[in-house]
Amino acid sequence: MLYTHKTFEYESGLKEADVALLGVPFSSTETGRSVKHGPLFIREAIRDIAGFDPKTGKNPFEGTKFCDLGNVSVVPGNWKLTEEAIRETLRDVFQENPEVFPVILGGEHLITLAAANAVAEQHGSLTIIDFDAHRDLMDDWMGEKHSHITWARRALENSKIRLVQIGCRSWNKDEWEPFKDRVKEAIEGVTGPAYITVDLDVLDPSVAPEVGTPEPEGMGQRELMGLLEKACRLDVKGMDIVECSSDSVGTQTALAAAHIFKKVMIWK
Ligand SMILES: [Mn+2]
Repeated sequence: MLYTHKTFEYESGLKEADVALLGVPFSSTETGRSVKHGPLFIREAIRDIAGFDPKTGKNPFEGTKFCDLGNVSVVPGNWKLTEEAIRETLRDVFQENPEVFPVILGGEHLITLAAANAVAEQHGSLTIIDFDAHRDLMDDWMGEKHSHITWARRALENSKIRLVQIGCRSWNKDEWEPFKDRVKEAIEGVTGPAYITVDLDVLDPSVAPEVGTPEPEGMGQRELMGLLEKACRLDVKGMDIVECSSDSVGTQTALAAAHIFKKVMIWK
């Protein structure tokens, strides 16, 4: 008898999995606190939360087949190599299981660029539903084109990608004016494959204080959950949860991330 338990009791192989978990501990262009330990502490929080959801009567950890693929081997300080590693990993994941739903745990928001491009490649086109306090539509940051505050601008350079932003409350005039007719701010009317990205700073700092760049006057958890439930009615093909700067077990932001993960697993 082995008196042991696996990281996740509900794990299965990639070929038969419904959901593939993938950590991306990249935190190289972050201007605030490091978010490289996000995947570690979000995984711990997922292990700690109850599976059963009284509201829906469902337990996603029983019904869903999860495959935890571990973390992408990121190259600190080098986005080019890290982007290749993320895209190639996701390409191989889809080759093994074209229907799998990837859930990526960050890491900084720049990783969404690589993940969304890979998912768009798989599904032909994609609308990114971006929950974030920030627009991340700057053309560059101090001359750097690839940054956690420019990823959305780079994503729009892919003609297969459309963008919906929700919860934004902090931006520069010049990163919004050229895009306000192109970037939508409502889930209603979105059709086709979608990808959800949750920057945890969309939540109020009182709810999720451990994030790379906290922003006052954010959403409460119930408000975010209501919007996420609505987003999950779309044809969602994957998601990420990013910018968790937790540095210990049991912190609020990692717990919020785990709760988001669980609920999306129920609704999607
Ligand atoms: Mn943000």
